[in-house]
Formats: sequence, structure tokens, C-alpha cells
Amino acid sequence: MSKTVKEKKGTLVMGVIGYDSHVIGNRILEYAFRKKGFNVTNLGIFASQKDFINAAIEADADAILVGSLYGHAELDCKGFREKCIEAGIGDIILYIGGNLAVGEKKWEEVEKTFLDLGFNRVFPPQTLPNDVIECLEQDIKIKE
Ligand code: B12
Repeated sequence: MSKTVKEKKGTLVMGVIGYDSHVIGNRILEYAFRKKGFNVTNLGIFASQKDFINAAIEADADAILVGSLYGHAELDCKGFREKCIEAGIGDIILYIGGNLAVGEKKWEEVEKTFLDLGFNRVFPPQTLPNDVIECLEQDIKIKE
């Protein structure tokens, strides 16, 4: 089935992983993505890896955007890419952002941790919605 013009912009599944209740950044990003014309499924807070993957399959998503603020991102995201592969969506674009560091870790170290877990891009705190949108536009274009 051919995609509509709106669908061509990209379909996103987003949410906040684990037992994390920080929702403000998630809501701001959702607003910005929708305004730019992306199709968005927002799982909100308390989303599990399985929730993200099931929603991505259902929506035929281009990208999964994982948020984490409370300091448990590494633990919550272990095996995420492997589970995508098992579910048949191994090549999906995976982003993570929020407050991913615990303690005094340097950003380069934090970024490497999540790249090694299979995320395509890792965003630091204070990331602006437009920075994420630019990356999505590039990465979704490359994938098509
Ligand atoms: C408000 C707040 C709370 C509120 C949350 C209210 C709510 N319902 O959202 C309450 C009081 C509930 C709370 C609780 C806790 N909090 Co709190 N909280 C904050 C605070 C002050 C602001 C967060 C916020 O909303 N910022 C505004 C939004 C717009 O910014 P943002 O979330 O960072 O999002 C932006 C970017 O990060 C990025 N982004 C965010 N998500 C994503 C996702 C993707 C995919 C991408 C690409 C980008 C991206 O884009 C957004 C827009 O610019 C921060 C400190 C801070 N200044 O950041 C601490 C902070 C996040 N909290 C922290 C902690 C520790 C907790 C608690 C564990 C405290 C406790 N001991 O109980 C609990 C967590 C409980 C739980 N289960 O989640 C720590 C986390 C430390 C860490 N990561 O190592 C912080 C950093 C405070 C600190 N300096 O210690 N918190």
C-alpha cells in the first residue's frame, strides 16, 4: 500500500522506559514531532521494551525514541536492539535521550554505552526538539 504524504514524514513510537515518571520532556517532544507532521504513538511513562517493540510493529514505525531521566537507562535498555532483531524489526532507527548519566560520568562515556547497546543516536539533557527532528529527517531519508 502506498504511503500518504503525511506518513512519508515518518512514523515514530516514543515513550519513557522503565519505572520512570518524568513526563515533561516526553510531552514537549511529542508536541514538536506532531507539529512537524510526524505520525506519533506516544506510550507515555512506564513503558517496557516489549511495549515499544509491539507498538512499533503495529504502527510500522520508522523509529523508536526512548526517554529516560531517572538514572536507570542502561539497565532498562540492555538487550533492546537484540529484542528488536528477534521481533523482525532489527533495522529500526533507535534513539535515546534524557538524563542518561549517573554521577560524574563524561558525556563521551555515556554516549558510547548506549551506542554499544545498539542505539543509533544518543541525546544529552538540554537537547532541543529541533535537534532531534533534524536527525530524524536525515536518518529516515537515508533508510528509505
Ligand atoms: C521535575 C523533576 C521531577 C518530577 C517529575 C514530574 C513529572 N511528572 O515529570 C518528580 C518530582 C516526580 C521527580 C521525581 C524523581 N526524580 Co526528578 N527531576 C525533575 C527535574 C527537576 C526536571 C525534569 C524536567 O521535567 N525537565 C524539563 C524537561 C523539558 O527537560 P528534560 O526532561 O530533560 O527533556 C529534554 C531533554 O532531556 C530531551 N529529552 C528528554 N527525553 C528525551 C527522549 C528522547 C528520545 C530524546 C531524543 C530527547 C529527550 O529533550 C527534552 C526537551 O528539551 C530534573 C532535574 C533537571 N533539571 O533536569 C530531576 C531529575 C531528572 N530527577 C532525578 C531523580 C533522581 C528523581 C527521583 C529518582 C528522585 C527520588 N529519589 O525519588 C524521582 C524519580 C521517580 C521515578 N520513578 O521516576 C535526577 C536524575 C539523576 C540521574 N539521571 O542520574 C534529576 C536529574 C535531578 C538531579 N540532578 O539529581 N523528578
